[in-house]
Amino acid sequence: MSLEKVIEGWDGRLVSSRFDAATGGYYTIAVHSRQLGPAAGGTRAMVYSSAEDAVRDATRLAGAMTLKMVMAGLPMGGGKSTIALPMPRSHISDIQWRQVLRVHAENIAMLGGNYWTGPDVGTSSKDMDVLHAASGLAFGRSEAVGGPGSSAPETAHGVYVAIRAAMQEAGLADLADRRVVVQGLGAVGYDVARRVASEGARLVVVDIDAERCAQAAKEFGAEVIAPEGVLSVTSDVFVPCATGGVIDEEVAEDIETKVIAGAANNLLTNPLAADVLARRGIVLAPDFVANGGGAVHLVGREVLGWSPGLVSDKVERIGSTLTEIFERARYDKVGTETAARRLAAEWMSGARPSQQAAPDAVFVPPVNWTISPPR
Ligand code: NAD
Ligand code: PPY
Repeated sequence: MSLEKVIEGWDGRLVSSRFDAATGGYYTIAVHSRQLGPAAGGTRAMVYSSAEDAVRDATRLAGAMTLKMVMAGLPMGGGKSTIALPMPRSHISDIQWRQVLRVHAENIAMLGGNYWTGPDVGTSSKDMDVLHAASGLAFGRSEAVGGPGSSAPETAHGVYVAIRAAMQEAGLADLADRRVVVQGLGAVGYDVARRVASEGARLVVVDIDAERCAQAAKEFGAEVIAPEGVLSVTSDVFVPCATGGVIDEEVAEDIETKVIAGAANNLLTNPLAADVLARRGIVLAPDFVANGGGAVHLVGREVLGWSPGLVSDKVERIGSTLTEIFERARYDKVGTETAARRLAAEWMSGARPSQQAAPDAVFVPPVNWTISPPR
């Protein structure tokens, strides 16, 4: 697909891209919506197969952020950024990496407060410290510098809540002795694995990092399988916590599970896959609802001034939101993905009474934009 086609086929507001020869990175920021507040969403830094691929990822992820914000009742729009790195992060020196972050910070600042970033795959709280120092527009700084720290624990909390809500919809009372497959044992997946293991689930885990699998086997007695076998395992619950694009129509037709609930953004290759799952009676917790805990943590702590305890209470609401989606899906005889998107459209147009008002401060352009141009 050409770059034009990616942009023409997108329903968002703005894509801004830049190639920086000094770092060899291709930097993209996608602002999908500002209807509910300034756009926000993390920075994903990785090697992409092409610049188009990186732009497509940013646009699709930004769209998912809009849905995530509205479903979580947060006063922000959806955005995302991608940095297509010239080589894997592990091959980039710390000095070069700092330069990558400075270029990205400059791009963010140029959007004048219309886009706020945060962590995503390939970036951490420490990187947010650098981006925030340079642009004033990053959520999720480390606690050492006064930020709220990693969003992963609250994302994992929300995924756990989503698993329980979806299990209830599927008629599964508890996790004891249930076969739960966790794909991806990173910051979120490992935490979810711990939570379900503590309730007696029989864990099956996959990760491309063998060390993480070995750790889960040791700590939770998890069965480890090869990454390529993950979609052929029969389970009660499938928990995707690695990358997106895992379930297409063919996978939806074949996967043997009862519940799908995880953290991976844009899990489905297209919404039709959700219809296949619905026809087969598999309960899907839409990703942009199930993985909203991290956004609640970042926006709750940094924009709305919530305490950690209040954030945790709000993350519990993912359960009742999902229950409403499941009821709607049954009533309208559509898949849960369609039901969730319909509900998001209604809530976007102001039909949700609990929407939080955005504090004025969010709309003020950054004050500490002090970085000198990187080149
Ligand atoms: P992470 O990078 O810490 O973990 C991802 C893990 O998946 C890694 O251990 C990696 O080795 C593994 N992995 C990658 N490809 C794989 C494959 N093909 N098969 C098996 N394992 C594979 O990321 P994370 O923070 O745990 O996030 C996981 C997912 O959840 C991502 O898709 C992310 O976008 C999404 N998400 C995260 C948050 C958050 O707060 N961290 C919030 C919302 C959504
Ligand atoms: C995500 O939850 O997918 C993110 O990208 C993290 C995030 C959430 C809210 C604001 C900024 C980043």
